[in-house]
Amino acid sequence: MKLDEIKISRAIIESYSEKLMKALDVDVAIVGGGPAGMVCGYYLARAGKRAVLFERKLSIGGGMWGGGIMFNEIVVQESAKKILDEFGIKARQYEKGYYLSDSIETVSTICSKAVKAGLKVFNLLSAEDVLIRGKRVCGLVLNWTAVEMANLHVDPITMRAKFVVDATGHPAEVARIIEKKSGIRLETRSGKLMGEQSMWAEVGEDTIVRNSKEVCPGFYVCGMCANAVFGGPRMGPIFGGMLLSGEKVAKELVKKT
Ligand code: 48F
Repeated sequence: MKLDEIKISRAIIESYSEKLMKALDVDVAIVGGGPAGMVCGYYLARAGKRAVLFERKLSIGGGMWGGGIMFNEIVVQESAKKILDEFGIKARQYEKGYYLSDSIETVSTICSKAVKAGLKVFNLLSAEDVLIRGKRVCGLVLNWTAVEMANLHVDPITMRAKFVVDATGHPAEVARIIEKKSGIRLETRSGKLMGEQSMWAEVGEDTIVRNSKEVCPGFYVCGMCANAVFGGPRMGPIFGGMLLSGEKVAKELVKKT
């Protein structure tokens, strides 16, 4: 059989366009494909929800690939070991309560299982704004990362979601946009974005799960973003809180959608 380059191009364009069209109106839109966003997407998709995830970079995985200082091992505590087990990721006990996993196995397995469960992942797309109607967050404004990087004057596209989840990690990008542009009061002590605190693993891992919740109507935060919004500490290369945080938000949204 002779291979036709035009057929290859047509196949990709048709299939991607169909996938993107379906992503324009969904139950949950997640911004950020780090561990928290991907785990959140997995549990939503597994429950049969229409969930899409937009990731700025070429690869998903966020800050997990590099473990601690590029030593590609991650630590997960006892309370989150069940999530590694759920995904079938190997975990070795280091000391009582401390488990170690290979970060490459962890990222690639979570990604694979999430996509196989039905999560639609769009890499190379950045959320640059939100849609707000009647003081409720109800969608995203998206543009190609390449457009953003080249600083080109190209207008974005929009998509609608019953709920938007900010899983953008330390910068809490979507929450920042909402705070700056909408005037909506966030459900924090100050009503504003509190900013992350210096590293304290024990406290950070605890608060991150409690802080993973709805911040204003239609808008949830999970992962490091949750501590950045509510003023919790960062925690370094321990990832149990990220996994549990994604799971918690997904389970709440399964009930609401
Ligand atoms: O930073 P990231 O891994 O967030 P996370 O899931 O996990 C945090 C840990 O990696 C680590 C830590 C552990 O103790 O603190 O930092 O909370 O992943 C966030 C992803 O969001 C993408 C970004 O490229 C990264 O892959 N992202 C950020 N802003 C946008 C975005 C945006 N505006 N649009 C699309 N993607």
